Amino acid sequence: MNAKRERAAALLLGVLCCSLSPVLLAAAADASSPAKATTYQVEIRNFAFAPRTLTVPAGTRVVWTNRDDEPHVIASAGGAFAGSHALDTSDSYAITFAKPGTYAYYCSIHPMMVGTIIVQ
Ligand SMILES: [Cu+2]
Repeated sequence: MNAKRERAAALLLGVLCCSLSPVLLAAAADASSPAKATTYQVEIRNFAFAPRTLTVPAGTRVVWTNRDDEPHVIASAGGAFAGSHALDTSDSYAITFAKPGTYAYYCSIHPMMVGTIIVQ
C-alpha cells in the first residue's frame, strides 16, 4: 500500500516537473528582459551640449564626449544620476537612463553650460 502511494506521488512530481519545460522557462525570461539598450551621443563643443535637449526612450544609454580643449563635467541638477569626473579632450562619460523623467544637468566647472535628457 505504502509503496503504491509513493509511486503515485513520484509520478505526480514527474508530471509537474515536466510541465515546466526549459523552453517555456526560457521564453518567460526573454519576455521579461528589457529591450536592447540603444546609445545616443551628446557632444560637448564650444562650451555647450549638443543637442542641448535630448529625448530618448527608457533604457537608453547616453554618452557625452568632450570635443573642447577645456575640461568639462557632467553634473545632475537634481542629483538623479551620478556625475562624471572632469572630462579631458576626447573623454567620454555614459549613463543608462532606466526610468522615465526629465534629467537636467550642467557642467560644474562652467555652470552656464546646461542640458536636459528627457526619458520617455
Ligand atoms: Cu564645462
